Amino acid sequence: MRTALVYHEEMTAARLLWDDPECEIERPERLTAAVERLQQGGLEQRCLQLAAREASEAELGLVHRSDPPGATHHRGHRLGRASTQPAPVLKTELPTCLSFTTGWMGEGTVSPEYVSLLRGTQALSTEELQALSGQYDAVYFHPSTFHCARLAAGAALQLVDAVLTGTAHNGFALVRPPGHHSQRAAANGFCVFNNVAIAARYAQKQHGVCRCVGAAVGWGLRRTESGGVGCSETPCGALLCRGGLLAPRWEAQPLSGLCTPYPRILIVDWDVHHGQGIQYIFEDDPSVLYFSWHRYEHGRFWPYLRESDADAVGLGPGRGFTVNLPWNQVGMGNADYMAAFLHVLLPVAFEFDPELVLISAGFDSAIGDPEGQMQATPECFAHLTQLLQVLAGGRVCAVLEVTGSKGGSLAGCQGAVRGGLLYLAGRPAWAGGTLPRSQPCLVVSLFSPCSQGGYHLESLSQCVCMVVKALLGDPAPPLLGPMVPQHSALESIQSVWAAQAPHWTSLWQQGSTPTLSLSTCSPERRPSAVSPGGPKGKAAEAQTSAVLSSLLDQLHLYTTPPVRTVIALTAPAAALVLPPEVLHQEGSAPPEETQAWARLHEALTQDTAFTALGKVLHLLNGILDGQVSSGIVTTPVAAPTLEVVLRQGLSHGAQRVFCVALGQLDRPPDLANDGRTLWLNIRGKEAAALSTFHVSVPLSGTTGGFLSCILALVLPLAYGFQPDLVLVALGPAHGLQDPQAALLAALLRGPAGGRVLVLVEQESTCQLVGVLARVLHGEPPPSLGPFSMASPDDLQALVHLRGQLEAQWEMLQLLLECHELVA
Ligand code: Q9C
Ligand code: ZN
Repeated sequence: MRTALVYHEEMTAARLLWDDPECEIERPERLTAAVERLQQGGLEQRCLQLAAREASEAELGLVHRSDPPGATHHRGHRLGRASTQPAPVLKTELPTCLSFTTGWMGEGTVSPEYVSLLRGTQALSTEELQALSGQYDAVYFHPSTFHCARLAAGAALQLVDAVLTGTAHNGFALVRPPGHHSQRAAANGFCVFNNVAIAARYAQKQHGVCRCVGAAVGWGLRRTESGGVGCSETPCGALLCRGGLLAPRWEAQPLSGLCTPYPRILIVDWDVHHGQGIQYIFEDDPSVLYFSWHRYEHGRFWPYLRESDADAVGLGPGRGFTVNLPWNQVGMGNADYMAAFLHVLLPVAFEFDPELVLISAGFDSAIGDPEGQMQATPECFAHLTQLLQVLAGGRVCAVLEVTGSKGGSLAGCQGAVRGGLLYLAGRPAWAGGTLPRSQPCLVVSLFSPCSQGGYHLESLSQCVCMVVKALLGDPAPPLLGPMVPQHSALESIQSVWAAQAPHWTSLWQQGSTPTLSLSTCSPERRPSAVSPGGPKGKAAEAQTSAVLSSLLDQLHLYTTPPVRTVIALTAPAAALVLPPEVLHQEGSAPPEETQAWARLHEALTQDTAFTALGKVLHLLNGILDGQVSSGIVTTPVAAPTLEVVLRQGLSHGAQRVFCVALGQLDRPPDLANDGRTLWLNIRGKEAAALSTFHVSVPLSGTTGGFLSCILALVLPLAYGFQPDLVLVALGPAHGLQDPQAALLAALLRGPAGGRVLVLVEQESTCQLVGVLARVLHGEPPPSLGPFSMASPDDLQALVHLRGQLEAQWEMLQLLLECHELVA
């Protein structure tokens, strides 16, 4: 894994020169604290370190240029509060395509106004800087602001260069000032130049290649066949239109060979504020999909914009390419963020099929930030990063937005402390940010003196480290605390479906059949007290101590093992190409131990089966001892071997094991149904929840169906179960294509902190074993190929299963009010 880290010390130069409580949050220490923490953790040294360069004025002009004729000009629809900005100008829809073409990059001129205005700030006095700052909302200027802001944008461009030339696989740009609120000709919310937007345009212009759009053609046809979606709204229609090759109105005819001039870019803005600047810049552009979640509170949170709501989906050809997820309550935590990714962002992102992912990585959405007041713990950001790495061949560029906050005193972090912040020996372990909100406070604060006053910076640098570790391919520590989305989060998610379903077939599944009546889900409903790992809640009184002790257990379990991936083969495989860090395991368990287990099943006593059993037991012990994260074993007899591994795992330290059995592998009949094993079988025709802990799903023949199964069923179950070991067994007639198996394995690294053991039947190909080893090691899975829509049978199976399981598995729950979505 090659991860680029772009930074320049000079970005710490800008600071607030006068008294302004609103702006004092954005301070140099945000950056220095993160960098120091990366150094201390040995992470900086593992990265390809690049010194940021300044963006040229022409590069800034990719975004900050004078408005092209005909383009909409707006400064937002303020809600609720008096605006310090000019009166809002109403948005009008662009004349489809035409103004989009004129608005396309490179055709405007470099803004003489905004960039040169900024250039001029270098020579201003403090009084003049303060006066100019007052013209914008939540902005301050310093004589070094122009230089810093050019470095910040330049850092993002260097990162894109590194990733798109293959010098690095992914990377992180640590920058100040942030960018996502900045607009064509306006600074806003501490942001001067829109770093991520400039990077997106630059990537398209500098690295764009002419590509065939077979997938996009399929897109349009699919929508037409499915009926009801206006042809001119199809993404491919828009793309083709933009290329000027075809009329905007889609006609269902083969179009292979047509080209789209610009690569598709996904921007994921996980900052707690709406990146309205990015939204405005790409609102009519179908080649850039902008996703943002943000604290909204029905418009009562800054920047108080009408267009931050879920029904702002983009304009003209860009309709459906803006995805807003407004949080209407504070306190969103790991389960809510995960639900948003699984149920909204990822389905849409897979359908969009980006070639590059840019993250607007603000950490004011993490626990402890007094602005955001959210509860997601730093590990959550490692999981989000890991999930995004399965897109775009892993080409993920994170660009820092704002990172929490004052860094002044502990006073501001009450919410976090209430959430169960746990400090051990002066080293913070983030624990239980999602503790049930109705429970009495759990405050375990063994604060070391040095953590006093550094709390927020601690939070942000922890988050930065988590993301960099995930980019490097390290397994993400598991998410702790109950995985129960808030009702308000589900309402928000539902409002996004309602707005986006016309634009994305991958969201149709969500609304196929109402399975949960609103009455069972009243707005007063709070997350129930659920102990980690079990769908059934424990008694409330036992909760606090149970959570604490399980957190302590898990802290012990989750130090990163020295060995990331091991492969144990029973026969040499010359054709196997693996990263050098993947270890070939020579050792086996002691013969007596192997012998004892082999008695369980006749087939295990045979030659190769016995050898394989010894190897898998050895590997399992390595995983349970914390020496190894993950591994692959080949065996001639997957079924009995799986049973042994499961039993040995349960009796030697694993509390909960998630077993994903592919193909003809039956659940051992005498396995205790005690909630410690969740058995999921993917094969055959039937969809059945035989019990809460025994689920069977058919393998879909379509990409869309397969993805829905993984995102809407497998991962919610896995994250809800919170296993400490995942077993994946590819048995007889598993039917998975290599990229499907790879995607599944890659995504299953998340729920158990990277502890995944894969069993493959010996006749599997070297390619399959190789690709599985690479994804377990942290490499991105290969593409699934062109998106194809889930079949009605796929959807019915999922809806049926959800109906059976969602009462017990809260990560599956969705609020459905979807009669209008059903064709
Ligand atoms: N009284 C970023 O996170 N706060 N910017 C306004 C109104 C401005 C945040 C409060 C927050 C700007 C990049
Ligand atoms: Zn923010």
